[in-house]
Amino acid sequence: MLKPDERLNIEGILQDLENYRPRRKGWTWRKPTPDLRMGDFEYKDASEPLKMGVPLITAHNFGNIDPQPLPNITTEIASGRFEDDIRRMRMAAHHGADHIMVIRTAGQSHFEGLIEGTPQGVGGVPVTRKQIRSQRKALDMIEDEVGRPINFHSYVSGVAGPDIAVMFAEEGVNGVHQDPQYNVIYRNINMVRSFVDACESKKLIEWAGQAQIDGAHNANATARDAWKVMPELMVQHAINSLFSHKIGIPKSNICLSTVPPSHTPAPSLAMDLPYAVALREFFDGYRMRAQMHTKYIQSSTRDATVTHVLNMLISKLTSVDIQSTITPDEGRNVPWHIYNIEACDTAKQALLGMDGLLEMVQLREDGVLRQKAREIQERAVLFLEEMVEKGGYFASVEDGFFVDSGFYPERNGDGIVRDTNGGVGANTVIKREADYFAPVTAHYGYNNVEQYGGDPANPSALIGGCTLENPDMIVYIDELDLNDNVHERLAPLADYHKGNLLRPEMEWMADGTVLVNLMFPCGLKMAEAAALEAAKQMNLTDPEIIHREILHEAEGTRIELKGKLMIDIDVSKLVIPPEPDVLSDEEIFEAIAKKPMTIVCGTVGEDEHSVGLREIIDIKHGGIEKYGIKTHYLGTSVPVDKLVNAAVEVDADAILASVIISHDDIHYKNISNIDALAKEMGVRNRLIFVAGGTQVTPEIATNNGADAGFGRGTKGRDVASFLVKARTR
Ligand code: Z98
Repeated sequence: MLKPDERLNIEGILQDLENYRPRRKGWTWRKPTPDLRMGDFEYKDASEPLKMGVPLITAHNFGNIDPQPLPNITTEIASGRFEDDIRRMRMAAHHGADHIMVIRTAGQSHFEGLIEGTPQGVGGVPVTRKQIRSQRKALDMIEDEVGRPINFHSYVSGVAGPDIAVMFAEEGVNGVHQDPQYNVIYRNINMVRSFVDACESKKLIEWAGQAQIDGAHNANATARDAWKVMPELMVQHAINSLFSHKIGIPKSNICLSTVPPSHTPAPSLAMDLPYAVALREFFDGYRMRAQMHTKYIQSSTRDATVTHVLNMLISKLTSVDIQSTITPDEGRNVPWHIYNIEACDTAKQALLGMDGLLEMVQLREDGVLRQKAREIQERAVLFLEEMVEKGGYFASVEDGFFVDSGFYPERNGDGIVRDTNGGVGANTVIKREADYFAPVTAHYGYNNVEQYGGDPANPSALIGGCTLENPDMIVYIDELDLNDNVHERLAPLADYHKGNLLRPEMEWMADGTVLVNLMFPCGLKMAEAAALEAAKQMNLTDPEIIHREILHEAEGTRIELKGKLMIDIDVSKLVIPPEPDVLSDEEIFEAIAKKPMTIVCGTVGEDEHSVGLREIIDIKHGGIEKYGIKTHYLGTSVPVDKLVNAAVEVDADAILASVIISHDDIHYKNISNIDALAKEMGVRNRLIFVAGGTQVTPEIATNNGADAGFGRGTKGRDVASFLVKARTR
């Protein structure tokens, strides 16, 4: 059982893997909880809450509730080291992800068979039995912790598709990508081989109850004008969906990978919404996995987030079953922990914010939406008809039908062309011999077990069950490479894993990567050079600019720069301020009843913010008034001398100064001004002086002369408790 305040023990997870068995197979959908009440609110489209998790950043204003939307939420993890992916999985699960996709290392789709061990990957992890088994084991612990099943997912594509499908079925993988068209178009794997292999893979997917995602989204991500491939996308979905269903996968586990094809500044909803409607009309009964648009994604987190939210508006209006969350790391190749978590939160926040939308608005049944949807459907049907005329799928691919950037029936002549007899694995399909014999479960086509007296309905009975029924028959290989393996990587990092040392991290334990946000008052080229020079002077190694944005050609450029800060922080030497010791309500009530207290307060300087201070004083918000503390509120933009004079006049015990505006550090200057004036007037000794504000930290407040400082998230009780204790002192 995991302990909430302890890190995952990676070495522990790796122990005794040989005997670890998955606890279940198959995909788990979230459980809807219509009319769920949480806090003051009722949710229409929520699912069962978590036992434990990290709520949205604003949740403390709402009783720390953490409702969970209805669709499964995906996070895609691509760090290259599976041991670091595991820690990210736990963080993501606590932020609402229950579909964890591990991206695999570049090039694995061209490997001819399974690989073993735990080598490091590029752009993802090498998918192996040990990697899958240990991650499934970790996820079993994580799902117990959060109290919700977590679906584990990777790819059944490539030359070794069926081999991987068997291994995934054995190891309790819950979701997979499987689409032979992906092999053909994007990996140039032979068409015949890919479709034959897909039969076997899909049979295993059916047996394992896995959810299957197709590959149509790759056409959006590849075509030059992504919004023009809409008719083709429908055709690709149709081919894979019907193929899968005919092999036996239930429609309810066949997910169309749908992406809103356009992107702003195009009027994206006007194209994307009709497309989403057209798709749902054609593919009734199938599931929708909504991935966010990636074709035009840039390195701006802001742009990615807005796109994600616009895409989720479509998800909400047309309904989805799985909501994917792709992050700006797609745009700049920084697959970092923080972006997985940000994107999960973006999905949770947007979907919760739109809860109940369809009770209030409805898509029109007439007009432009339906006309456009109909037009896309007609174009898709024409596309299919022409394919049939041409002689079928293979002939059409040879003719460059796919990923052409014309809006069909227009053609641009830039489609991807493949040769039926070419590509990786060409001429490797051979006809089964008459005495062919396959005493295994979930095998496509005939097993030919009758020749030895077997039962075709239970072919593996002849050998006492195959690995699917009898996992003890699986040959578990631990490591093959003596140097490139997890144990070799973990050994030098032991102090970091144990928590004795800390080093900044984005991707791998102790990678030292930091992100620095800079603004230079100059144009782009100069700002880039200046950023690299700044990195040098900050002692960052390997500096690299990962995002640049012009604020104005001459006035300013924003730069995001990554670099390495290979420092070690010895945890035993850190001075960690103790948790504030706050008095209970009863203790404060009693102290004030025994000896009344008076305070004066206001927002100081030229500062019109009043909300924060009112939260601290108003009885309505549980502020200090509720304890009977007599409060003289002087309002906003109160001059420093007025505040101190008022304190003297009413013989106050304390001054509470709110300082919100922080430009040019004016908030700290005002704190020291109050302290100085009170000293000058000879009253500082008999006044408690407390400063508060969103940018105030206790240390800086006290360094500038206040007795205490309170920042964001402070409650009236914290301040009242301090006042009572300070008065006693
Ligand atoms: C996603 N963001 O789908 P390689 N099969 C299919 C795929 O779409 C992919 C692979 C295999 C995307 C993730 N998709 C990218 C249908 C990849 C992966 O050859 O190992 O890269 O195959 O959520």
